[in-house]
Amino acid sequence: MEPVDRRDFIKSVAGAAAFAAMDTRSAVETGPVFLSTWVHGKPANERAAEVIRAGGSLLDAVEKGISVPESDPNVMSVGYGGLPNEEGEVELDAAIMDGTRHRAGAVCNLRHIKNPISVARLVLEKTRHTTLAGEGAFRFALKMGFQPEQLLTPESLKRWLNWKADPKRKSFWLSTESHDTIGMVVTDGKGHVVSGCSTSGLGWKISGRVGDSPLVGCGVYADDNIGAASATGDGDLMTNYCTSVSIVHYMARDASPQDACVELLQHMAKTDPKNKEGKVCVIAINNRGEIGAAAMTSRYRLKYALWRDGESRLLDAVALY
Ligand code: SD4
Repeated sequence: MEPVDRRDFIKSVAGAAAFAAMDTRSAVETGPVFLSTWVHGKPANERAAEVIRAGGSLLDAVEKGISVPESDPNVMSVGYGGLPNEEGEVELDAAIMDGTRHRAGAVCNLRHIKNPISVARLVLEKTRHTTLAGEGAFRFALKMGFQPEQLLTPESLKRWLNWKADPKRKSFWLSTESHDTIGMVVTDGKGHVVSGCSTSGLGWKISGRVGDSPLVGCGVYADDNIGAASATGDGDLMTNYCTSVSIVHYMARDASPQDACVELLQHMAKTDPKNKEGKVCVIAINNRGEIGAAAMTSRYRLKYALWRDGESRLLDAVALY
């Protein structure tokens, strides 16, 4: 597949016509499909499936699914037990986007609250804002009845103390560490899609740093007319490419979710060949339940979790370079 220049797309009448033609009527009933990043995506998908089975909404399913790795202290990249910033404070980012209303709720730099995805959901449901950050996000969470908690676990504290004690330590002033966010894209099988994302961000990040995960169009994007996408990896790189909205727009032009994921990565590689080494992984689903997943490099290969027809599986995404 040839990478497509976005300017050509915007100019393309055919592209505009395809976008207009893709409405919810083109969705077919498939049953729910849940697609999540990394190994911790599997229990997240399974929880989401339970929520749907019990009569919950797709937004409920994504919120409850993502809260599984958030609450698990052994997942050191999401929620409780996530690695802290360079000052030893855990700062969490999360977002959820509803493809029907075309609206999201998001929080960034949220401290002391274990389940930021649930706070993001309340930003969506209870306010007319989209994103709350830092101290304000924390105070909003308290108003909504969340209890402040210590999010450092003995293990994450030990990792931070070891990093601090290392005179040769690398920091985000210069370089990056590996990390695994949860991104989730789902459909109810009737044309409705939702995208969610939650992370503690990159370990040892500079305090106040916001990655791609809580940003609409970057970590999440969902539109029932087309589909949904999410991303995981180096948010400082991916934010510059608005990864999720780009993928959804590629799908709007009739690319399959898989081709749309690959197209985005090819675009990034074409823009700057150094991006071929980038930690960039993306997932996508369309409103017909077709899925896509891809990683930029085999050195940072995405494992993703797929739940479909009652079957829960872990799979390896294709890597481009
Ligand atoms: C961030 N994108 O904060 C997140 C980290 C991540 O897999 O996704 N890691 O940059």
